Amino acid sequence: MKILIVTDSASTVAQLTVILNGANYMDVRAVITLDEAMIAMKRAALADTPVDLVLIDLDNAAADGLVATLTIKSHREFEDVPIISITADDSAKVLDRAFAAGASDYLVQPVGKTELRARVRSALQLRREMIKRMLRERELERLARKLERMSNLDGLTGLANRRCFDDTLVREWVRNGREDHPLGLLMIDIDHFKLYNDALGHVDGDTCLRKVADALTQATRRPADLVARYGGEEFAIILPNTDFEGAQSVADNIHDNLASQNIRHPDSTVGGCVTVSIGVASGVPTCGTTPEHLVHAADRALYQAKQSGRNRTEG
Ligand code: GH3
Ligand code: MG
Ligand code: MG
Ligand code: MG
Repeated sequence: MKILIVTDSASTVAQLTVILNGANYMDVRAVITLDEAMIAMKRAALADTPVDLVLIDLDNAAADGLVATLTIKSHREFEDVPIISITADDSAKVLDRAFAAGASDYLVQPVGKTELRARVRSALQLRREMIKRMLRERELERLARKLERMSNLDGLTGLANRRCFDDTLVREWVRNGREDHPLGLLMIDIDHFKLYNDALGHVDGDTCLRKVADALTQATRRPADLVARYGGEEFAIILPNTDFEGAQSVADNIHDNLASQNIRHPDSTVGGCVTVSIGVASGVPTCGTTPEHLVHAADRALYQAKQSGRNRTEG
C-alpha cells in the first residue's frame, strides 16, 4: 500500500521511512508542500495505485498541516484516504483542530517505532475494508443493472419479453397520443408451428423461433421500433409514429425476410417453409381508447389472416 508523508523535515522523512520500511511498507513517498501532495495523490490515482494513507506533519513551515488535511479531505476523490497528524504539540487545542480538519489519528514527536507501526497498521486496515466494501457495492450495482436488463429480455430469442412489451406499449401509447402521432402494432403468429415441433422436435423448434426473431428484427427500420416475444410462438412489434400503411410495409418485409430464409417446414400447408400470419393495427391514441384496444384490433386482424389461409397480413 502507498503511504505519503507531507513534511519539510528531512530527518522526519528519514526516520519514518526507516521504521515503515522495516515493517514492510516499501511504497513510502515524501513531499514538502500541499501542492506537491495534491499532485502526487492525483498522479497515483491516475496510475491506479492510489495513496492509501497520508502522514501530515503539523509543524511544517512550508505547508499548514491543518489546511493540507482539510484540502485533501474536501476532494471527493480523496475523502476516504485516512490522514494521521504528526505533531510535537499534543495539546487538546491542536489535536481538536486536527480531528476537526479530518485527521483520523495522531502521532506525537518524537515518533516511537511501535506506536507508528500500530497506528499505520490500523489506518491501513480500515482503508482495506473500505475498499473492499466499495468494490462489493460496485459489483452489486453492476449485477442490479444486469438483472434489470435481463428481466426485460426473453431468454430464448433475446427479444424484448412480454413484460417489456406491456411497459413499452403503455409508454408509447401515452407519448404518441400526446404528440398526435399514430401508433402501429403488429401481432405475428407462426403458421402450423405445432406441426413443425411434431415433425422436427422441440430443439429445432427453438432454433426456428430464433430465426423468426431475427427475421422480425431485420424487418424493422427505426431504433424506436420494439420487437417482442409476446408468448410461445407469437410475437408483437410496436411501431411508434407509424400509420397503417407504414405498419403494413413492415409486415411485407417480414414475409419477404422469412421467405428468403427458407426454413424448411415438412408439414406446412403453405409452401413447404416456415411462414407467419400477421395482424396489423394503427391509430392515434385518444382519451376514449386504451392500449388494449390496439392489441385487440391487431389480434382480430391476425385471426382473420389465419382464417383466410395463413402466410399473409390482414388489417
Ligand atoms: P396456427 O397456424 O393456427 O398458429 O397453428 P400452430 O400450430 O402454430 O398453433 P398452436 O397454437 O396450435 O401451436 C403453437 C405451438 O407452438 C405449440 C407449442 O408447442 C409451440 N411452442 C410454443 N412455445 C414454444 C417454444 O418455446 N419452443 C418450441 N419449440 N415450441 C413452442
Ligand atoms: Mg399461437
Ligand atoms: Mg394458433
Ligand atoms: Mg401458430
